[in-house]
Amino acid sequence: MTIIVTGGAGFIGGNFIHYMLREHPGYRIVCLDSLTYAGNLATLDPVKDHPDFRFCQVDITERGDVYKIFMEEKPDIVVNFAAESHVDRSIEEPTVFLQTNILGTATMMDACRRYGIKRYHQVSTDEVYGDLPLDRLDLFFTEETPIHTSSPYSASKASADLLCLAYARTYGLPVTISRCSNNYGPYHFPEKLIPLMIANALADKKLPVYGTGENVRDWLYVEDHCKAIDLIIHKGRVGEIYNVGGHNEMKNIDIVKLILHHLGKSEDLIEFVPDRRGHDLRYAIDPTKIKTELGWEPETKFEDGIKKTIEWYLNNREWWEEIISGEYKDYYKRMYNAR
Ligand code: NAD
Ligand code: TDX
Repeated sequence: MTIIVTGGAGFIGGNFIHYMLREHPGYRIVCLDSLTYAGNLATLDPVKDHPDFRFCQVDITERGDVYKIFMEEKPDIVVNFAAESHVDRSIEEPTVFLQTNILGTATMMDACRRYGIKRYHQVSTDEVYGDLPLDRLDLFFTEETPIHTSSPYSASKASADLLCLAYARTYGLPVTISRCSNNYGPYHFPEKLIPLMIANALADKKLPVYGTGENVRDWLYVEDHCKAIDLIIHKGRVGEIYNVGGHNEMKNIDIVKLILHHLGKSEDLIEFVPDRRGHDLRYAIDPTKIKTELGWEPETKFEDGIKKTIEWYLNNREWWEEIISGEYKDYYKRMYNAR
């Protein structure tokens, strides 16, 4: 079994590669990643010398390069994680989100059509459903919830999902799609809420909370997401969408306070800053379909996962300190100093 994993030098793709090499001895994993600011080869250090692993620095929008890898590797399965993934950056400059998230997806699926594939899996997001109101805790996203996007990021991910369904129907491509809630865990880029707050707290810098901090996200430990994708690519039904989430909704402000508490830091570090434009209020996944059809259950409770995550950031300072020293510094200035 040969699996092409795109975006494997990023947060979830990297965790997925570690997971698959551990859980499926004998599988060949070929990672395609262009190494944008979010891609980090250090994330793949633990597997770089694994005999069943190959890394290729390839941009998924570069058709010729993608086709060459397909000719060489003849993959059975493609799992497409590669994306521009940060909502704030999409608000600042949408174009690259359209290129990678939409055209890159089309290029990967064209390669699958041309060279043949047993399964193409698209890693999507719950953000395609838009948001839910804060005062209707009875509402959840199901796979039937209409697409209703808020940011250029979520619109680009929704466009890619529609293309996947179109390729499935028009060309008979064996596609599956997963729409997961917010992930957290090791190797998470420190521009996203949880790792940003850990890094800032450790440096005694202000913790910038958007708006009032009342927005709700549904957090899932990254390994539980990896397990869900593993199940879907092996046992999921072709043409289907699977929501992935563990019913762990939390307000941003509560997460930030929890992190400060774990690190023994003062809540005085919290700074309320102007809100994100178009800020989604609440995400909440109904995971009934993946539970009943595939027997998926999240294994890591949030209390344990957040402790493990904080420990990981404490023990792997060189991984994230390297990241926040480069391009990130300029981004941080643009995003927060002018706020
Ligand atoms: P990330 O930003 O950490 O990693 C993205 C990776 O894709 C990086 O390694 C980057 O170098 C690579 N990449 C970007 N553009 C590329 C291109 N044109 N060609 C090849 N590689 C390219 O993202 P993440 O948080 O790991 O998210 C992975 C996927 O999961 C995305 O598709 C995202 O939409 C989806 N998702 C993320 C979350 C979350 O909470 N992080 C939740 C649900 C779904
Ligand atoms: O500095 C911050 N302050 C703050 O209050 C940052 C970076 C975020 N926030 C808020 C905005 C959100 O309500 O925290 C919440 C989480 O923000 P992000 O970590 O940027 O994640 P989100 O916008 O929810 O999107 C994430 O989940 C779905 C991923 O980044 C997406 O790739 C995924 O599809």
